[in-house]
Amino acid sequence: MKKFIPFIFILLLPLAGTAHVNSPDVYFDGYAGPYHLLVTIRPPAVVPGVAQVQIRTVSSDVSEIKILPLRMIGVGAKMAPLPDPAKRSKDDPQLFTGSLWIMVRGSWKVQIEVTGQKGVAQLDVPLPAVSTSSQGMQTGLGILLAFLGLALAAGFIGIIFAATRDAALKGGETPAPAQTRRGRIGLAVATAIVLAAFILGNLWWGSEASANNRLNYRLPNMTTSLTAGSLLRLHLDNPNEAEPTRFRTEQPDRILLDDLIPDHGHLMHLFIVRMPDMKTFWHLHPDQTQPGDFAVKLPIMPEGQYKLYADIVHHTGFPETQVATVNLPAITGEALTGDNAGELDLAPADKVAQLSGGYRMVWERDDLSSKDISFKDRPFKANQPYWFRFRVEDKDGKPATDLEPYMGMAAHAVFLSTDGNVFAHVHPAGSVSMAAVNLAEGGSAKEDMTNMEHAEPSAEVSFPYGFPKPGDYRIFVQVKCAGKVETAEFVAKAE
Ligand SMILES: [Cu+2]
Repeated sequence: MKKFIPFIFILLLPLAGTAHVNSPDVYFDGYAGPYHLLVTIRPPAVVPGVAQVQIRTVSSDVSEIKILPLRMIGVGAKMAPLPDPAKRSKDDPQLFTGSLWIMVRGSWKVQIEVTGQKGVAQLDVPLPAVSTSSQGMQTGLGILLAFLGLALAAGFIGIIFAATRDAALKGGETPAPAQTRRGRIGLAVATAIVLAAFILGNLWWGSEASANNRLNYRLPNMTTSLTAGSLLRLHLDNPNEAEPTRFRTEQPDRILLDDLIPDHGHLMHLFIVRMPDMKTFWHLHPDQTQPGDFAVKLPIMPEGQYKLYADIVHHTGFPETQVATVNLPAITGEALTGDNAGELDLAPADKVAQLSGGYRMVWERDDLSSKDISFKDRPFKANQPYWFRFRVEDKDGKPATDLEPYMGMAAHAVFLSTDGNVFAHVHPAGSVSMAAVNLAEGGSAKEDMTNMEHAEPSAEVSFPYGFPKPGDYRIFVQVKCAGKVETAEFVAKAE
């Protein structure tokens, strides 16, 4: 039980948001050389703090796993401490767990070294780490420390008092008036010192706490404006301060707005969802007009309230989602171009979603294949990793053969809570940004990431993900099929 206490503690903390909104956990499906792994990393809610790492191996030929946290860029990326061994579960030999201290905020990666029958291999998983809240002291600890502090203060005053009044007395002698006076002065001086120490200490503590508070990550809110009928302008927000280094210089990975790097070929991926019906869904790619400003021509949209989620990635691999809620008039819109895609009027499905041209997408939520490993419990439980698997069928009900990559990926998915407060943009490789994966691996991908998906697109796609809290969710899945991007919407519930 003891070792689960920190984990439970972390679960109880307020949810965080960096890339994605209120969905801070990293789910990653990838290969360390020949070894297929599903990695779940729960970043600390407060930094410095402990990240919980869970690694599930798909094959049983792994003998040892070591984990190591590294900064994504800068000198820290090269100064590796010794890796920690992950612990193999007694009940489940394919499950390894470990915890890692994350000492500063920013863009990290977890290096996973796997040893097994096929030799030693490595996998790097990006990990954005921020503090989202400051925690008050626990009441019990506060009472204990107050009691100890008072005892220390009383002891200090007592010693000074005794030293000034009684030090020169012999046994049984009563203090002379001069000694009593000295004692009183000693008492007053000692009390004043203790009071001053309390006041200054409290000021110091307060200023440290507020400096720390200012470093808590705040979700950036874009400002939007609509011009020329359908041109949506976005002005990005950067409410976050950089954490100073120990020498009060600037961290190399402070969050800037002029440092964005493309993620599958685009600086921004903008998702627009009509609320509360969630039937209109667009995935657009606004152009940067100047650092911090973007613009995009909107497609046809009915009047109503929309939630906007704009995914960007900083030069450090640190991903962010900028959010906005806007009321839009009916927009006649422009025809979609390039990678922009979506649907005006989706029908959310439980299991089978109709696509165009007689195609359909089936959510394999009840079929259990070997890929599910032990994630078999339904309904979905919050904070558990699952493989969400979808199969595309042609009009004859056969697995579709004409799938092609959409922006370099076999598929894209958005997990969105029906209240709009949880948002995650997920790929078959997981919940991390592909630009960060590329950076973690040393930056070998082409700009459009077409060389990053190892597997050929097939009729079946899967996403590793876990719902961060109980509630009602929608899953939007996009694939490119017969030359057209198709969007399917599914209904999900987590308990
Ligand atoms: Cu995507």
